[in-house]
Amino acid sequence: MDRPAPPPSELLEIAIDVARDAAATAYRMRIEGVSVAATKSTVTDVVTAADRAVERQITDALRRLRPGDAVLGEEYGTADGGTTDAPARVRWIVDPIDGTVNYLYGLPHCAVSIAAELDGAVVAGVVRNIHTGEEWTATAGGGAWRAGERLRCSTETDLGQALVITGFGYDARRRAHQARVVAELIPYVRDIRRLGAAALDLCLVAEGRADAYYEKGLAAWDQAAGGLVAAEAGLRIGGLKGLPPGPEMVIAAPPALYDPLHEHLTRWDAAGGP
Ligand code: LIP
Repeated sequence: MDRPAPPPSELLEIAIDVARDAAATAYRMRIEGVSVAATKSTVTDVVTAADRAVERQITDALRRLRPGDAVLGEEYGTADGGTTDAPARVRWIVDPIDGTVNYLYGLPHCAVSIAAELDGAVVAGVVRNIHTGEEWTATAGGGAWRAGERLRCSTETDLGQALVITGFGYDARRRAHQARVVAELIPYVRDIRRLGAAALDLCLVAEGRADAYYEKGLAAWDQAAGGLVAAEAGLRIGGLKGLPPGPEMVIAAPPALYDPLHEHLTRWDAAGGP
C-alpha cells in the first residue's frame, strides 16, 4: 500500500526552513570570500566551494527531516530514496546557488532554490535571494506568495510593450545562436533583460516585475521551484511547439503574450542550435 502523501504545505514548510539556513551559509561564505573550486561544461561554467557546501547542507537537512525521500541536486546529482519495492514518492530538486556567476562576482541576483515533487509533479517550492532575503513560495493550487502578498503576473497584452527576461548558456556556440535569436526579438518587445539566475527571473516575472521570460538550456533544478511560483501567479509555462518546459526551452508568459512570443521564438529556432 502506498505510503500517505504529505500535504504540500508540510513539504513547503520544510523547504522554507532548509532554504533559510542554506541561504545564510551561502551569504556568510560570500562575505568570507569565494573562489572557483572547479568548472563543469566549460571554463565559464563554474562551481564554488559554497555551491558544494550549501548543497551538502541542504541534502543532509532533507535526509534528517524526510528520511527515505529522493534528492536531485545540481552538484551531486541524484540520491535515491525509498526501496526497490517502495520507491520514494517525494523527490527534492535542489539548486544550492542559482546564479553562481553572479554569486562569484558578488552581484545580488542569486538564490537558493528548493522544490518538492510528489509522484513526479512539483507541489511545493521556495526561492530565496541570498543577498536580499526576498523569498518566493508556492504550493500547487495554493498560489504564489512573497512577504505575505499573493502574486499575480503582468496583465500586459502587447508584446511590443513587454519587458522580457532571458539567459544564455555557457557554451560559446550556443551563446552565438542565442544572441542571434535575441537580436531578432528585441525590435518586437519593450526591452530585454539578462539577469543571470533563472529561478529568480521566474519569480520576478511571477510578480510582474518583468512581463515574460524564456530560456533554452535550463536544468530541472534551475526551474522547478521558480516554475511553480510562476505558474501559480498565472503565467503560462511551456516549451516550443506544444512541448512541456524543459532543457530545449522554457517560456513563461501571461496568457495574452504567450502565443506572440512563442511565434517569434519558433520563427527564429530559439530551441535549436548547439
Ligand atoms: C544559471 C541559470 C541562468 C542561466 C545561466 C546559468 P547556474 O544557472 O540560472 O538562467 O542563464 O547560464 O545556467 O549555473 O548559475 O546554476
